[in-house]
Amino acid sequence: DDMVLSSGALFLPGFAAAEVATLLAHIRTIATCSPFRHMLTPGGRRMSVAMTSCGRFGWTSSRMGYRYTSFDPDTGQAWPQMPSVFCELARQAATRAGFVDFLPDTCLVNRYAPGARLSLHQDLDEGDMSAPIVSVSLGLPAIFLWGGPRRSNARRRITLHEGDVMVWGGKARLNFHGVEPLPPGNGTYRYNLTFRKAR
Ligand code: MD5
Ligand code: FE
Repeated sequence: DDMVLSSGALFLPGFAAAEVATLLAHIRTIATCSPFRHMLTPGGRRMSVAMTSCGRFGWTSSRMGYRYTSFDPDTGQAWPQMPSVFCELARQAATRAGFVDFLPDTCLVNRYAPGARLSLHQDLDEGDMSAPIVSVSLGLPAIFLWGGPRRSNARRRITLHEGDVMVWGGKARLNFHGVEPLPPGNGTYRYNLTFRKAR
């Protein structure tokens, strides 16, 4: 049931279904060390999505801009290690999409409460754009907005359910994308794991 959305973009519905409980348990542990926080954008707005990271690097946003750091600025400690089950899952999904030897050095953990959204953007903060991005959805379903290489391009709306995995590489790597405001549902949160090669 692999679905090719376009060159470089692969939708793997339910690819992580068997791992859901394990992944959620790891998110709890990660958040014990590096708590979820609502970061400030460079423009001074508070993000509605709560975030934390694991891996060698973590993605952060502040008035100073977006960047990857080795230490969690909120705790002063190194980010929690990436659990091997995270890394293996990302690797297997990337392989299915034809990206062999994907070795993510960071996993951003996004937490959406009802009403939280991610406005249309591109992922431009990584040093190596030849590496794909792997995204894993957990918890409540959300409507993902998938655009093209220009902000003005038409967008597709794709409902992502718990256990769904997406791989974005090649020509799709720099496409605009976002998440619509999360509707209230049968649960508390949507989580998304975003695996990237930061450096
Ligand atoms: C999310 N997170 O659902 C998404 C999943 C982020 C973010 O966008 O930056 O934290 S990653 C979706 C993605 C990544 C790279 C390229 C494309 C989509 N794309 O070409 O559509 O919380
Ligand atoms: Fe993104």
